Amino acid sequence: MKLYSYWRSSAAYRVRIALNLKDIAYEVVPVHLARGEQRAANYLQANPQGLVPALEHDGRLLVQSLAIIEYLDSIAPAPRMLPQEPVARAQVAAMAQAVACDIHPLNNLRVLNYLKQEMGQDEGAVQAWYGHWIHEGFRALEAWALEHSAARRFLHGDAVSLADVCLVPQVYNARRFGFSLDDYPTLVAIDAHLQTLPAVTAAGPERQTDAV
Ligand SMILES: N[C@@H](CCC(=O)N[C@@H](CS)C(=O)NCC(=O)O)C(=O)O
Repeated sequence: MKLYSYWRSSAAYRVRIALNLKDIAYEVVPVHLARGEQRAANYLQANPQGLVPALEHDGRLLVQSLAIIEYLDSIAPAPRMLPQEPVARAQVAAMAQAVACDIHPLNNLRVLNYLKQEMGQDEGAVQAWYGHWIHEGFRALEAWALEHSAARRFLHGDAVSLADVCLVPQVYNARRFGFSLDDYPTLVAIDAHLQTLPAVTAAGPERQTDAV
């Protein structure tokens, strides 16, 4: 398997964690987002969205981190990222989507750059935008964590899931932008536990070969 990845990409970070948890060997193909390599003609031809991650397997290119992780769950079920029990599955998917669909797309670098460059917003306004959407998302996630986490080790029950795989990169991202997590003690505790898992730490941005 080949993973088209960028060390600081939250979406690629999710897939790296899932691959490591499942102990699947993969080769990283760095796509340097800051240098615009995602918009190179050959990459766009393979992935018209011009985003990472993309996963090459058996001659096919799969895109969108959640779709890739669902695929990995089908071909290598252990440990399951989405539980089989229907209610648990819907709860895990909801927490993952709260991050991947409701926080990340609004706080992604290209959105922040668009606010600055095309919309003429200053640094303060962009920071306020970032903090607003983190707060909206993390407030709900903290409440769900209190409801669903068994022992403040994982977001749902007492097993790692897709929800955790989405949480870790979003917490990393919030810290990178200097956002206080004081209001989210359960999320911080769960992230701290997840950081004790070698599969998670090995997927960390600073551990990637393309980190600068
Ligand atoms: N929904 C997509 C999001 C992918 C995405 O936004 N990737 C970002 C990095 S985290 C990217 O490639 N950005 C390139 C750019 O903005 O030009 C997924 O989950 O895979």
